[in-house]
Amino acid sequence: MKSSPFQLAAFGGAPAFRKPLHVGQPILINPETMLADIDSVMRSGQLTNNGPRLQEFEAAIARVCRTKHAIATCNATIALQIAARALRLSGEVIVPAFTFIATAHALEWIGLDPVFADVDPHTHTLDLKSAEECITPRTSAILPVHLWGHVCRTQQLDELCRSRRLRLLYDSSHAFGCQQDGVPVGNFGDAEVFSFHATKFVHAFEGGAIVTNDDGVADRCRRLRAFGISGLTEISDVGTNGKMHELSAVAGLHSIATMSSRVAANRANRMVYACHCQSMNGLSLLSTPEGNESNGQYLVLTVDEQQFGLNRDQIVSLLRAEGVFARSYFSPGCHQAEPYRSADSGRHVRVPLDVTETLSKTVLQLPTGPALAPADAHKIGLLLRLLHQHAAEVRRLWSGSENCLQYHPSDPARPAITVREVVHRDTKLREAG
Ligand code: T4K
Repeated sequence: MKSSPFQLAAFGGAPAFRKPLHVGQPILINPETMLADIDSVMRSGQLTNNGPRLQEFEAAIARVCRTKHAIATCNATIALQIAARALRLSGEVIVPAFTFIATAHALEWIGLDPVFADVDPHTHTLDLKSAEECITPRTSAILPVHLWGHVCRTQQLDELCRSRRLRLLYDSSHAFGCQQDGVPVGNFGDAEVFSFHATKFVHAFEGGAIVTNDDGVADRCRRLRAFGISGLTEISDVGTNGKMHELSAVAGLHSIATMSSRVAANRANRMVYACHCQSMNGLSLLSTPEGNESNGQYLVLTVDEQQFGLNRDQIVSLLRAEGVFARSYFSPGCHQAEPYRSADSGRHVRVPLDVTETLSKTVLQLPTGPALAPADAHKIGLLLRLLHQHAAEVRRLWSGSENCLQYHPSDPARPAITVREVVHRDTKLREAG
């Protein structure tokens, strides 16, 4: 194990991990059983269009969520658009500024105006007061995000939307399998949307789903997912093609079947990281809100530069050199991305977004999941402790680090750019939105 900053890969040492560790490393599906299922799909001749595997997958989603309906789609971005249309949203929709850009882009793409509200500094989910301040006569809905699997303040959001006659649609992309006070995510608001992208807790390679307990909304979603066709030939709506095919449904079924072992793996890793964080000032593991049962898919930390001695971006770069591909989701905040940043003043931003600004500079995610052994989490924890204990020396080496080796994006064994160049590039990328 490394004991001196001179051994850090950023300054010429060997990377701690030869094989890169990723945030969101896709879970492995047993290739043998998967191949048997692929074989049976191919032989069946039914490859897509509401096939038997899709129906099975939808039933499995509804079972986990304990909802009446689940409508599987090709991804969550399209699912958000279908749900927004099914709920007949118009004008402005309030979204948190601290989320993945797809939350906002999905709306913008179909001619709705996302309006950005700030988030709570402790849970990173929508701040109610900020959301309320964004409401205008043009607002048709609030679209909160259960970020990192943290369930939003659903009861208060329900009350707010009911009193202001707004629709409530959740982006639950991170929260499949999560619960709040025993109620599974999927039962909140008018409808909720999941992502089954390869990096998610349950994945279907690419995929998504809308879940709802409202028969009318479910019916419209099903129609809109398949071009707006009802029955065999009648075209009753402007629909899209948001269908999920059979092979994705097969992957989704395999992935759902192994959920509980992943929760256990995430918990075990979290405990290891938590022990390390306790002994470091300035690095805090984000806690799960009370009453919230999380899938643990995202391991989220916040960095206090003054206390830790290094800032978030320095830590991310130094870890990447070691083969630990930490992420800085979500930087920049959505309001700093185009087209929102350059839009007319007040169109998308009309309240202070201070918490989002801070979080987008201080939050980072570390690898977890079954692909990461607790021993590797421990090794990452030790690396972080080394950075913390020798922060002054690391900063000194950093400032003279023009020539030090850096990672190659796909292979840390192939140094490609210097640590300075990485930081410069990351900063430029952020500035460019
Ligand atoms: N709303 C929210 C709140 C979301 O977070 C997302 C998506 C959406 C809506 C939209 O959902 P979808 O329309 O995608 O269903 C990723 C994902 O592409 C995106 O789905 C996800 N959120 C977002 C948070 O992260 P990237 O570009 O940062 O991750 P990516 O694809 O580079 O993957 C991360 C790492 O995982 C890679 O560096 C390597 C590893 N990886 C990834 C893939 C895809 C693998 O090892 N194998 C793989 O197949 O966006």
